[in-house]
Amino acid sequence: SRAMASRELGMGDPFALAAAETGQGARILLVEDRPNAADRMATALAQHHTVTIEADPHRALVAATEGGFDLALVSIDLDGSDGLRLCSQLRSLDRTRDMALIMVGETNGMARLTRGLDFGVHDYLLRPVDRNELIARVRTQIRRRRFSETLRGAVQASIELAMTDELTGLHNRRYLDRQLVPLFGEAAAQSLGLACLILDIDRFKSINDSYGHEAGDEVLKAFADRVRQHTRGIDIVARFGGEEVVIVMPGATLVDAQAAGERIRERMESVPFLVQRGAAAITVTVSIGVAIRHAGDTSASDMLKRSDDALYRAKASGRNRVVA
Ligand code: GH3
Ligand code: MG
Ligand code: MG
Ligand code: MG
Repeated sequence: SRAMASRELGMGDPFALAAAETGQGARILLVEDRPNAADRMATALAQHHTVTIEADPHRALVAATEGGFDLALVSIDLDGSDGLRLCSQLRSLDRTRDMALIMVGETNGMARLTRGLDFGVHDYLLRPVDRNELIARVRTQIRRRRFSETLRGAVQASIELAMTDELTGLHNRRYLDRQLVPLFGEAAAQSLGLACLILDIDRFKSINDSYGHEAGDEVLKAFADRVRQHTRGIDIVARFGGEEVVIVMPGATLVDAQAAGERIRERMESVPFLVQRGAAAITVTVSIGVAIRHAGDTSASDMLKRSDDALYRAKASGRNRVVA
């Protein structure tokens, strides 16, 4: 939900969000088998957090993997078992490695506490645990963890933003260029099919001229949605230019790609777009150039060039057609 918050803020300031973070309201797993110590720590932490006490490390591991904890506080001198080993497991398991982790131990167990820090435990507390120190160190780790989550969300959001076309929500050309390099390499190395379609709306300028640029934008969005609906999950659909969309189909033959192009062409021609809140029904037709990877191609741009040539022929020969 924090990642969502920063996503909603888009490029908003993650540092401001992090500074507002109080480090309270966390869910804490306290792994401690000394009832008195467990009681004292839980009471101190319960003022600002929700605390679950678990005396047995195996049950603690199960609870932790079931999720929902922000932080685990682990006694590494548990009676007859190895709390340090539990810490190591918590750090290595996918489902628990993002939890903040604090060890509790004795001064004469310093070597083991240091070992814990070595494999990624974030902090430790010495017995007898001081109440205020406990509260402060827990708060610090909670804030650190939430800060890195916020940053991660903001980085993710800006990557998505940089790879997405704002108007249509399709991928943009930068994304396409990046994806094509490994796709082309893999197809060439394993002699797999790879096809490319360039779609260009016919006489789009006249739609802008007749209905206005805003209606044109609406059509473009609806066009993009429809193209996406008629492609597979593994296909890459990207806005290539103004009213041009590229579809890259991994594994596809020329016949597959032509058939996909024909389905889209037919659908455009036969179902108009309702725009301006239903006030206008606009039919667009689309011309499509199709090409597949050839054995002699040195890069994906050779294939793209052929599909662009085919598109040119589709336009020149009357539009509203698929040409390979
Ligand atoms: P054809 O492709 O059939 O040759 O004709 P066309 O009119 O579609 O081709 P042309 O390339 O001459 O013009 C494309 C038009 O698309 C020009 C431009 O105004 C319009 N266009 C490009 N991007 C956008 C956009 O984001 N929104 C709107 N509303 N129009 C756009
Ligand atoms: Mg054009
Ligand atoms: Mg056009
Ligand atoms: Mg064009």
